[in-house]
Amino acid sequence: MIKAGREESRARREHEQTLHPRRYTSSMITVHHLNNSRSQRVLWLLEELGVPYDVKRYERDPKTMLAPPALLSVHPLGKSPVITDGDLTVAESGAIVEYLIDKYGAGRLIPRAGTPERLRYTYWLHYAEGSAMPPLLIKLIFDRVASTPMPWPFSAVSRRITTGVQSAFIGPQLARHLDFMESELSARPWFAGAEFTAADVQMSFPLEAAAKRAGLNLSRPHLMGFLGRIHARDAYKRALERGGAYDF
Ligand SMILES: N[C@@H](CCC(=O)N[C@@H](CS)C(=O)NCC(=O)O)C(=O)O
Repeated sequence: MIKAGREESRARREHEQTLHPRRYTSSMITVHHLNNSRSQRVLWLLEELGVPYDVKRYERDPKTMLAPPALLSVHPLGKSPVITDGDLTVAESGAIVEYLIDKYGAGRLIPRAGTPERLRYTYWLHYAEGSAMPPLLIKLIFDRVASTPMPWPFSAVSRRITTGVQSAFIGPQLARHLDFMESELSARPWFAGAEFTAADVQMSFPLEAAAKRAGLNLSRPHLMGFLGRIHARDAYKRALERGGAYDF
């Protein structure tokens, strides 16, 4: 009977661990931080909130740029960011932002519920990863394919495909997104409204990536102004010191 009970709780624990991969006992937040990655945003948010945290560093493979297998022991997808907070493991940057704002924000960096600002906050929080990042990622992949050396005639075929997709799909999609964001920021200083919020933290990565590799420049002055203002924030600078090299 006792054995059956133990068996049952072991099975339940294993099932739980499949759903919620790892349970940690430390009560300090640990940010599992991959160099040059989205997890820089999490460090920055924690600095804005003044919440203490540890950083556990992981280095990308310099050839593939993938995360090291060690991250798989934190979460089954092996991606960053992922945080552990006591017993909890939270992955996916938008979910991490929501978790940190709920638990540690005490009403800071989030507009009041029921306001137009709050709806814009929610929109941009999701838009960053759901809509802005996919075309940037597709561009990155096609740029890599285009620059991979290969013998003729494969090189000619590959060039034709990559150039075609870039000009017919990726370029126009990116321009549409950048124009949209530019027009939104011409109406208000921050993505949710007059105040800086965690949605601006979440939106920083697609804009930094766009400035680095998708042609975002001073022809879109409101977006460049946004980048200038976030880079000047003390919390942003402190997060860079904690996170190390960040090439954006
Ligand atoms: N939508 C996810 C994306 C996570 C993601 O792809 N992270 C990248 C870093 S920017 C990563 O871990 N790349 C390494 C890999 O895929 O091995 C999030 O926002 O958390």
